[in-house]
Formats: sequence, C-alpha cells, structure tokens
Amino acid sequence: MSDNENKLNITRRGMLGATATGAVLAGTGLGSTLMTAREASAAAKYNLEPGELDEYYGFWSSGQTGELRILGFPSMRELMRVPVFNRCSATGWGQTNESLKIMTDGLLPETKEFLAKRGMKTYDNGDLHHPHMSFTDGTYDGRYLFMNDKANTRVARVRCDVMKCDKITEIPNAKAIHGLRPQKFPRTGYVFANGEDETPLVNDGSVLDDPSQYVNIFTALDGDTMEVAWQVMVSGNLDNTDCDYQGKYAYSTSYNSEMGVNLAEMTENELDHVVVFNLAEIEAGIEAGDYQELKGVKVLDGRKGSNKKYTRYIPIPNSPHGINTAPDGKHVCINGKLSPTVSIMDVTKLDALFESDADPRSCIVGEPQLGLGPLHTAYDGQGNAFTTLFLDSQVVKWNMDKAIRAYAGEDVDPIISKVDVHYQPGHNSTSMGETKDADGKWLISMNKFSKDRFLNTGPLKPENEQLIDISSDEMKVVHDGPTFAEPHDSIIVRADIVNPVNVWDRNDVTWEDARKQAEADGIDLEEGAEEPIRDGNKVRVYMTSQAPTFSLEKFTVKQGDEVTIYVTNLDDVDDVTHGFCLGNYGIAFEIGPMATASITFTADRPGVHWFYCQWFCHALHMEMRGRMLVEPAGA
Ligand code: K7E
Ligand code: CUA
Repeated sequence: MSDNENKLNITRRGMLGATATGAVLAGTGLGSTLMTAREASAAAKYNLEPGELDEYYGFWSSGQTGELRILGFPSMRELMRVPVFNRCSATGWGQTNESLKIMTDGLLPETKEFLAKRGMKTYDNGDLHHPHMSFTDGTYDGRYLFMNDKANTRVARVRCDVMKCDKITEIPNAKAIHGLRPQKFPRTGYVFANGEDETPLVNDGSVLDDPSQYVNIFTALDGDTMEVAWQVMVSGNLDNTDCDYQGKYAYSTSYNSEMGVNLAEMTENELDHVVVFNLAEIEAGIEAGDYQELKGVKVLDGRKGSNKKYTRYIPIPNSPHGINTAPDGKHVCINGKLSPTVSIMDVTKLDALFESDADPRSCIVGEPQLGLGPLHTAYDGQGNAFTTLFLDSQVVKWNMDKAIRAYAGEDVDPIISKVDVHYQPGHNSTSMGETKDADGKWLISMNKFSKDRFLNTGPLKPENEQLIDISSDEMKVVHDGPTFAEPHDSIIVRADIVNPVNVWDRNDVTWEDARKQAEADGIDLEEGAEEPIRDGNKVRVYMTSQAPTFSLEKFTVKQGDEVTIYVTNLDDVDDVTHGFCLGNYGIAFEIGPMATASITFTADRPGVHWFYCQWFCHALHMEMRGRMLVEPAGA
C-alpha cells in the first residue's frame, strides 16, 4: 500500500471519528492522547471495516486439537476450521464414509488391527504442528497444504480448492512425525517429514531398553500421491526440517546427538547437529539398490559413520530447534534453543561437504548471539531476520549480512531492535516469508502463554498471537489474538494465490464410492430413490436435499439392518450447506452445495427417529426434517 493510499484509508475509516484527520495531520505533535500517524496507519491496515477483505490467508496449525485453521490476515479473524486428525461434530469428519475412507486408507495394516481390537477405525486425536503450502519455483502455488501429526506419526494433505483434507498417510518405520516442509524447487515434489522419537528400526519388542540400537528416520513423501518415496536412517533424533531453493538438499535439526533417553542425557553435549540430506545421492542410492526394504519402504543408511554420501552431520550449538531457509535462496538459520546463538548455514557451500571431506563446519558463515532461547526465525526479504527468544519473551530483528561480516571478524553489531512479546514465543511467521516472495510487511509472534492479556478463562488459558508491524526498524506490536490449543506454526499467504471454489463439482472424486454404489443400484445420486434399496440386511437410502426439504420425509428399515444413507445437496448456491442429523443415533454431518455425503450405521434402536438439517439454510430450516421408522426385530 502506498503512503497516499494509507492516508486515504485513515481518513475514510475515521480511526478516531472526527479527530482522525487531525491526528494524521498533526502527526506526533498533538502529544500522547492521540494516536500517532504511524500507529494510525498500522491500525488502519489490520483493523478492517465490516465487509472489507483481508490481504492474506493465514493457515494455522492447532496442535493437540488436530485441525487446520484458516484466518484472515492481518485482521486475525478466524474464518474456518478444517478437521484433519480430529473428529468434528459439525461436519461429521470421522463419521461419514467419505471422511473415514480418507482417515483409514493410509493407515498401516498393523495399526488397523491394533485399532480394531479397541473397537476403533482410526485414531481420535492428532497433534498438528506444521502446516505448509505446496510450492512451484520457490513460491506458494495454491494447490495443497501439507501437515504433520506428531501424536500418531502421520502426514495429511488438504486440497486448497475445497479446503478439505483428502489424504492422510501413516509413516512406517518412523515415530512421531514433527518437522515437515514441502520441496520448494522445482515444485512439490517431495514432502519432507521428520521422525522425532528414536526407536529400534524393527520395533516389535525384540529390542527394548538398549538405546544403542535405536535409530531415527527421515522420510520423503511424494506430494502428488502422498505415498512414501524413501526413508533415510539417521543417528540422533530429528526435530525441524527445511530445504533449499535449488532442489538439491533438505536438512534437519537434531537436539539429541547423545542418543539419550532422558533429559539429562539428551542435553549433555554442547554441540548437537544439523543433518543434511543430499537428494541426488539418495536417488542414485535407490537406483543402485543400496537400501533395505522395510514395511514396503526403501530405507537407506545415512547414520553417522556410515561413510555414505547421503548425509552430512554439521555440529551446531546446542540442541537446535527451528531451521529456516531465507528468501535469498542462500542462507539458512538454525536456531540454537539452549545456545543464545543462531547459526547461519550457506547452502552454496554444501556441495564441497559432499565432494571432498571438508570440515562440516565450513558451511557455517555466521553465528550471532541474539538472546536467550532462540527457537524460530522469519524473514522480511530485505536481508533481515526475526528470531523468537523463548526465554527472553522477545522477538529480535537482526541483519544477516552484518552477522556474517561480524563472524568474519568485522566490528559490526547485527542486532537492529528487540520487542517484548507476551509471553514465551515459539514460532513466528512473516507475510510470504517462507517463499522467495517475502514482502516484509507483517510478523506474527505465536506466544505460548497469555497470562494477563485477556479476561480470565480459568486455569486453562488461550495462547496469544501478536501481530507486529515490521514495516520499519522499530517493530511494533499492534494486536493481540487469542487462540485455542495450541497453534505451533502458521504461514501467511497472499490472498490472490488461494482460490477456493464456492460450490462442489458434481464429478468430485470425494464421493466416487457413493456414485459407484448408486450406479450398481440403478439410482442417480442427483435424483435419489423413493424407497430404500434392500440387499439382505443391508439397506441403502438415497435422498437429496434442497432448501428447505429432504426428498424423503420418511423411510422404513428393520431393527438390526445395516443402513447407509446418502444425501446429495442439489442447492447450487453459495453458502447453502445442509446437514443431516439423526437424533439419538449420534449421527450428524455436513453436505456442502452440490456435494454428496453418506453414513453407515446399524439401526438397532426401534421406533420413530427424526432426522433434521442442522446447518441453518432457509427460513423454513426448522421444518427441514423427516422420520426414520425402525420396525422392531421379529415384528
Ligand atoms: Cu517449535 Cu512443533 Cu515447530 Cu512448536 S515446534 S514451537
Ligand atoms: Cu437445510 Cu438447514
């Protein structure tokens, strides 16, 4: 936004009513009671008027809630929740046949067996830390979002056209997928995913309390098929991961080079490391057959001392956590966590590490001391970096070039400014900051504790995500945004890149199974059927919805029947979502405009059971209901 536009906006929006123009004209001259021009202009940019749209999408993780959240940014308004690893009462995610297929198809056979013994089809929980969008040529391309599940070792994908999850893959051999990044160049491509917990490679109980036999696993998935492409066995655990803008390397932090299993052992060494993965060498190794096949996956040996060209281990102080590639395509910041330093790695020096036996530290070109507890770094695209300091409760802005010159011996201070945040920040993100198109406008600091910043909600408090204007060297916190448990990470994507549809395409693959079954039954999903189709004790009910009616006002089944209900929403209109909720049967789901959704259950409660539409859709929404009549068994 130009200065002129800024001024126009301030005037138009009347930040302080009639005095707004005065404040702008007076600048700081009117003293402390009025907003300064700078404050007013920052506020004008994030404080949207009713009906105004945000400039960015924010894609937020939700940690142990297990869903993906979509925020408008910079207004910080929560726009949508996309269920992924969790169950959702509103949308029926985890109940409908379509969502269960997505949640179960990618599970390992042993997991399916394990869950079946507990009467479950899939896990009920997940721990989603890192949402990232697919790339083409180093910037977001609006196709997919990928995300990890630390709790149950899975990776999921969300389609950006409909903003629904379409694939979940359980990662074999690894434990606790934490770090996750899509390949940036030439496109995604690979999705890299870290295992955090080290275990015996064949974890069947034959090795137990012998950590010397534990390994950790780095995984590359194919982002198009969501199948595991290959895995590399490493020494130590893995924490966060990122990759370069050249398509040659991926790299992961490791905070437990000791291979310890308790806190004292895990933090013993002063130096841990970053593991660098050479993608071309790994692909050549697969070609040459240099792998073992475990659970259907090609696993290469990249452990320390394996003398293979797949990996290099670069010593980094101390228990490094976040790893972030800068938009300059050259530098990577590795955040020291227990060390007050951030180590700057130059990716153009990685070739030499693999070609000769150069000192692994020769790719480190800077290591500024920034403050206590550096966890994650974001960028403005102008050579500056923003690092969260967990222990200091601050964000520090610093200059990478100055840090590199200081490391080479010059007397320069890379630190530009620090700002207090409230409190204990983990991740931070800048607008477009994880792409080559970083624009340097906004920073979000994702703080773990909110303490006194909001009205008290009892012992369980929200997190506090603070919006920071970074358009000048002095960072300014302009907004506090509370969030429920527990976003770790976010990305901020220019709105023009993301273009979801308003209405489903009737040919969508999501209800392919429903369409096949309908065809076998001689039914059009778009027409429905007047009577249930009976097939032994299996009964299929086909209905349509069109505000404010279902095509069936009643249907009859027998107690004990296995009933499948298909609902096709014929409303070809923006925002007319219907629901199907079957009272006292614990059944409810969403049917988006022009979508089909279905559910299968046993009708074991005889009697009259009303179903109704639970998504408000019409003035006669309350009347949008019907009856399932269940004849008692033996009647
Ligand atoms: Cu730092 Cu899981 Cu990205 Cu949390 S991780 S903060
Ligand atoms: Cu249909 Cu409410």
